Amino acid sequence: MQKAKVASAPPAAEWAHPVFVGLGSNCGDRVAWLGRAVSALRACAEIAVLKLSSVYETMPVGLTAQPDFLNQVLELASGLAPRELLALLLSIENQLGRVRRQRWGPRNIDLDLLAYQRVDMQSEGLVVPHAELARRRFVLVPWCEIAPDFVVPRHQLTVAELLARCEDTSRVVKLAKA
Ligand code: PH2
Ligand code: MG
Ligand code: MG
Repeated sequence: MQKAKVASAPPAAEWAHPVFVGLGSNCGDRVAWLGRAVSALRACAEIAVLKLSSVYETMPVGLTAQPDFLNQVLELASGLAPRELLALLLSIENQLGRVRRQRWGPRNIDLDLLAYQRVDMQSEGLVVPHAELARRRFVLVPWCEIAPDFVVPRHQLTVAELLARCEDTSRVVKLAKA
């Protein structure tokens, strides 16, 4: 796979870290959509992309009658507050032409805020850590590759522990690098 060539700004000392974002795509050129999302994040002055998991091909969860996804998890540092970061993720989805047709349905690109340092908040329009993460192998497998020891707020378990306890058995396969 061609790696995005846009470099991230180095993280400023006071930036929030670690912050984790999950990427998903199941329409069109899925690898290209993930790459475009990473480039858009790298282009943001208040985000440093520090780690990228491998890309995984994953069975659709929830609404199963749709194409397989590609999923990837990123570790960031950011000068943005959780709500600002969420707004940025939505704006990148829009910039990449995401159209919302159906909840949990096919999408060219999805960017989800998985966790933001030790923040545990459940407020209107913003739930951090992500409400579904412990039930999703397509999140936990790539996340465990880059941050197995991160203690996930609310669950108070590491990513590796959550993966070991996860009852989701749907297929998650590392994509061979092109
Ligand atoms: N996203 C969903 C619903 N189902 N399944 C997989 N495998 N990967 C996803 O990213 C995904 C999903 C809603 O965001
Ligand atoms: Mg999602
Ligand atoms: Mg989403």
